[in-house]
Amino acid sequence: MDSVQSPDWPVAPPGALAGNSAATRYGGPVPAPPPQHPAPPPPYRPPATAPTATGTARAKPPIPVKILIAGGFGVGKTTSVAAISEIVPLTTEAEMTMAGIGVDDPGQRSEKTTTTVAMDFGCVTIDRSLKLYLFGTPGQSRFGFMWDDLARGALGALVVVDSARLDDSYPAIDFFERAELPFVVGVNAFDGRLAHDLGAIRWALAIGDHVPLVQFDARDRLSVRDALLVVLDRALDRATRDKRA
Ligand SMILES: Nc1nc2c(ncn2[C@@H]2O[C@H](COP(=O)(O)OP(=O)(O)OP(=O)(O)O)[C@@H](O)[C@H]2O)c(=O)[nH]1
Ligand SMILES: [Mg+2]
Repeated sequence: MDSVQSPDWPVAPPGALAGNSAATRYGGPVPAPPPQHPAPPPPYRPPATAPTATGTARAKPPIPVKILIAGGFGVGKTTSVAAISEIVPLTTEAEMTMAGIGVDDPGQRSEKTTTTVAMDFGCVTIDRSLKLYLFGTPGQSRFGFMWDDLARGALGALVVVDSARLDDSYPAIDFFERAELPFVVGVNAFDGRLAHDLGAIRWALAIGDHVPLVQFDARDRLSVRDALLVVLDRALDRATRDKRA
């Protein structure tokens, strides 16, 4: 195949006109030289892992722990993740439509207009050695097939419950009992009130005495943190028992 070659223009000395410049070929005013760009920043180098000046090695990164925030429709899972996460949470909210009327019941008091269609994600550092990665499940039963995937690798779960709609919580509790994953039931006190006392809720949900039941406020960071610490406690308890066995 014939190839097309560019003419060999003589290389211009620094500061002089290039042989193929318009000014050289056609005459005319000499254009100003191109602006000099600042030197590019130095390339990224990972931080050294060698011992520091004091002779001690760098602190280890915190151990990542995966925790699920699960529960029925509209109980406050996304609200909980958003309240505690130290990063802007990843959410997958979609507008609720008329098609959901009679299928998705967020309760009478709710001003809810969106629903989670895949998952929520957030994280919170507990201390230098521990960081929680929080995965909020979708609440609608038609997205239940995703729970197996979301639960993979999790050490424990907070099952969020609305005390006014206890029957929405049964599938979540069944799921974690079957999966044999340590879980804690967190009753989200909408507007600071519970529809029943905790004893009656434990009875209605038919959960064993070994399952912690706590009241919390999904909108309050410290309240969510306290509920998560109970989950962590329960997960560590299970892990130590498994190790001993
Ligand atoms: N008053 C009050 N409203 C709350 C509380 N927790 C959540 N909400 C509201 O209740 C609605 C439901 O909260 P979400 O966090 O979206 O519930 P969800 O469990 O993630 O819902 P799905 O993902 O759709 O299942 C939202 O409008 C929240 O603002 C609470 O403790 N008190
Ligand atoms: Mg949600």
